[in-house]
Amino acid sequence: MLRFLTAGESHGKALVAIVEGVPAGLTIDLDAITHELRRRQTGYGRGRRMAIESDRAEPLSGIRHGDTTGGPIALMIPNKDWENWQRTMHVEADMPPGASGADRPAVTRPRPGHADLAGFVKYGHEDMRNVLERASARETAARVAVGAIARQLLRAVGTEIASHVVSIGSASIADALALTFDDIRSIPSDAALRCSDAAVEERMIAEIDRARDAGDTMGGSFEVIAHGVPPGLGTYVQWDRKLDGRLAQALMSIPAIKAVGIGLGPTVADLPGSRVHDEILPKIDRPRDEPMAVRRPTNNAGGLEGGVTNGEDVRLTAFMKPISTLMKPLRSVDLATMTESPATVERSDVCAVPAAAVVGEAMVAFVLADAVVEKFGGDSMEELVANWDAFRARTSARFTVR
Ligand code: EPS
Repeated sequence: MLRFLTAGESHGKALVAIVEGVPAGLTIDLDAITHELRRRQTGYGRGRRMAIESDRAEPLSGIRHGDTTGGPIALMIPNKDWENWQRTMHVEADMPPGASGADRPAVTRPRPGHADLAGFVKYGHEDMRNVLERASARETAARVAVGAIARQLLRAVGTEIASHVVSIGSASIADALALTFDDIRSIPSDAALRCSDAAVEERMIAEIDRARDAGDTMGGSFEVIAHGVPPGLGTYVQWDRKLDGRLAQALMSIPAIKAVGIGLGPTVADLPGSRVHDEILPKIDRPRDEPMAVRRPTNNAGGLEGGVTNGEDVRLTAFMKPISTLMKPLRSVDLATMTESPATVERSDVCAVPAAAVVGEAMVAFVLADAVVEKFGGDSMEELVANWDAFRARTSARFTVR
């Protein structure tokens, strides 16, 4: 089993992640982790914080001479902004000598949509900074670092992951399922919003500009696609082992995600079965050792049937609400005086859908890597790959006429 925990506050000293269960002998490319962290920092609509940070994960354990040892991998991502926040966020009971940055007043006006009010009630904090610092999406940097390791594990079984922005506000691409994995992967990495259609991207940018000018924020949707996924991951035999449910939970856990669709998503409710289900056809001229030797002319199921991968691309769409920090704040209550008062304004982003898509890739990578370890097992990558090879050969042989 793979599992991970994160720790850290948005303006604390650092974010930390511990990931456990990675087999021994996986060669870790540290630059690839940095690359993923940088991708999360980009996208049109992000705020000034991203100009301060240049995220980099420092591995503290579990990797030796470039390879995993099988022990827990600890990663630390320092917050450069910490030096501007020490007087507000110090750990010690008393202000430590030499602390830098401003000593900010308590946050007492909860932002509608943020965890501020719920966290105030739940944990009994007077200063809602104790809530928002941990509820902040800054934490997702740690998830991206963990996901970068999961991606490296997945590469051993031939799985790759990409994402693209499907919509921002009312600007949307027409038919995301018509795009192939290669279409998505060939979107230039420096594209403003990582949208597959330049004309739609311009309309998305206009939506973000309009929101910024109005002191408002924008949400949207993104799709994550995993290609080359082994068939047979997950299972239908028990509710909590169904891979569709596990993937949806992982995406829903990303801050601001309010819905997840698989394949066709909510559209399945509008169409008859004949237009939803993906027919099964014989496949001629298949490569040797292909473990799913039939052809599916469509992939409305998004690569999952019965909560099990079926060898098609796994396709998931996540729907993100607009960011809850508005520069033109909504009405709220000052909990110090119990009077109506505009919500707190913190420095924030106008739109972070492209960043959330990178986090979505990381979460999907993690869940798929966990499912691969579960299916093919092994304490070392050598064992895992040998089991995968044997499964491929055995399953492929079953698709021949007996
Ligand atoms: C950040 C995500 C957002 C940013 C944050 C960095 O977090 P939140 O969920 O709290 O809105 O606002 O940046 C700041 C808190 C800041 O000081 O600018 C991220 O993804 O790194």
